[in-house]
Amino acid sequence: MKSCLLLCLVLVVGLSEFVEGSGLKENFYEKSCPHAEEIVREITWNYVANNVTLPPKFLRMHFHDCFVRGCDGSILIDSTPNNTAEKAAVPNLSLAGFGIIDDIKAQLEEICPGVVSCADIVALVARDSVSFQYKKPLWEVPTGRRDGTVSNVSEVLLNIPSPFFNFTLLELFFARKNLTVQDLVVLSGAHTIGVGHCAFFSNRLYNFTGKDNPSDTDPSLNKKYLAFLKTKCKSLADNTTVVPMDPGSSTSFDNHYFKILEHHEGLFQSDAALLTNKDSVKFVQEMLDSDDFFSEFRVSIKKMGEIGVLTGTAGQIRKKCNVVNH
Ligand code: HEM
Ligand SMILES: *[C@@H]1O[C@H](CO)[C@@H](O)[C@H](O)[C@H]1NC(C)=O
Ligand SMILES: *[C@@H]1O[C@H](CO)[C@@H](O)[C@H](O)[C@H]1NC(C)=O
Ligand SMILES: *[C@@H]1O[C@H](CO)[C@@H](O)[C@H](O)[C@H]1NC(C)=O
Ligand SMILES: *[C@@H]1O[C@H](CO)[C@@H](O)[C@H](O)[C@H]1NC(C)=O
Ligand SMILES: *[C@@H]1O[C@H](CO)[C@@H](O)[C@H](O)[C@H]1NC(C)=O
Ligand SMILES: *[C@@H]1O[C@H](CO)[C@@H](O)[C@H](O)[C@H]1NC(C)=O
Ligand SMILES: *[C@@H]1O[C@H](CO)[C@@H](O)[C@H](O)[C@H]1NC(C)=O
Ligand SMILES: CC(=O)N[C@H]1CO[C@H](CO)[C@@H](O)[C@@H]1O
Repeated sequence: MKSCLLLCLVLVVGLSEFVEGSGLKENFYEKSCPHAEEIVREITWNYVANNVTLPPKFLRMHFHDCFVRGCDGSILIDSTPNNTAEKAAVPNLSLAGFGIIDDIKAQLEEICPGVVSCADIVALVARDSVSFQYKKPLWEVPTGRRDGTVSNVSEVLLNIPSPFFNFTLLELFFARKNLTVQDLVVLSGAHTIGVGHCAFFSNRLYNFTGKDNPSDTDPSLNKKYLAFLKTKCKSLADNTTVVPMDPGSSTSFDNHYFKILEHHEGLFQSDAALLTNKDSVKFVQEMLDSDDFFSEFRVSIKKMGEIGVLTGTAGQIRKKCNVVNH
């Protein structure tokens, strides 16, 4: 008995090491739904194999989920007659892939009903979709998040940084999530994949100081690139055209974003702002080393995935990701 006490103590201490400070742990569903993570990866890879626009959608979905009320799947909830949800906010206009999350959830409900949270699915799909290119996971996703029950459109603009932000505001919005300037720079590297709508940057081409004429341009933008962007976004009214955020490499998850950034080809003012602060410039330069980028991204996105998570008995496990359980 005594030896068991000691052994058990050792075991408990040993096991508890796998639980991270956030309350999440590696392979949380190992016992409750052993194949959950494989299933998520398989379905995700099947979709992504036919559609290169999906990884950026899912990476951004994860970011928007985590920055509003923590990573609790609240981004997935539909509006109801009584409630206008996060989805309806302007920054979400171009989010996509919700149907795929619902498909994955439906398949998981068939084998382990009520077990796997939508919040974890979002975090896993972000990782798996981006990693498809390399056929191996680019970062760890500890699991055990539970789902929130609130999704409120008014909270989005208070928490999601705007592409028109200067460095001060970017730093502030990240600090509110306990993320540092280094995290800000490293995570902005997510803009190495995907596209942006003209409306989010065309003020830099036509109306930078409010004069509204073609010579009212952002002096910090590379002149050649500016001329190119004007051929894509022909006026301030264009709200449909999209432009790759990392020209020349926008479907490859790599550190190329930091190279174009240094050439003053960052698409948004918020990208360009990373060159306006001494500390952040230092991190931008570090990210020009590919190995550093991958290893730092792994650290920062894991931190992002732990923001405000619900664990233990908090929240719920939604039956369907787009509606709160009754
Ligand atoms: C630093 C503050 C950030 C700002 C101001 C910002 C802003 C934006 C904007 C305005 C778009 C374009 C959306 C569109 O036109 O459809 C965009 C796209 C994107 N953002 Fe960010 N973002 C930031 C940080 C992040 C972070 C931290 C991530 C993920 C870790 C991320 C991932 C993405 C991705 C992958 C896209 C491409 C989406 C697509 O192709 O549809 N962003 N971002
Ligand atoms: C690819 O995904 C996008 C969403 O990013 C969707 O609008 C489009 O219909 C998909 N294309 C195909 C061929 O499935
Ligand atoms: C909306 O609120 C009303 C009154 O509080 C309630 O009777 C109704 O069931 C709610 N509808 C939904 C879809 O939640
Ligand atoms: C939504 O959030 C806003 C801003 O925090 C708050 O004023 C409002 O009461 C919230 N609405 C609901 C339905 O919780
Ligand atoms: C950043 O933008 C905010 C809001 O527009 C402004 O109050 C602040 O002065 C700006 N900071 C700098 C350093 O330009
Ligand atoms: C940031 O850290 C503080 C102190 O540890 C904690 O109380 C707070 O909940 C954290 N905020 C977020 C958004 O995670
Ligand atoms: C140009 O910028 C000014 C100042 O920011 C703004 O008031 C105006 O609405 C903008 N013009 C257009 C056409 O968007
Ligand atoms: C885009 O612009 C058109 C024409 O100005 C307008 O009818 C439409 O509502 C706009 N769409 C969005 C999403 O702002
Ligand atoms: C107001 C609005 O158009 N909101 C959209 C937000 O994103 C979701 C998912 O793409 C759309 O269904 C909403 O219409």
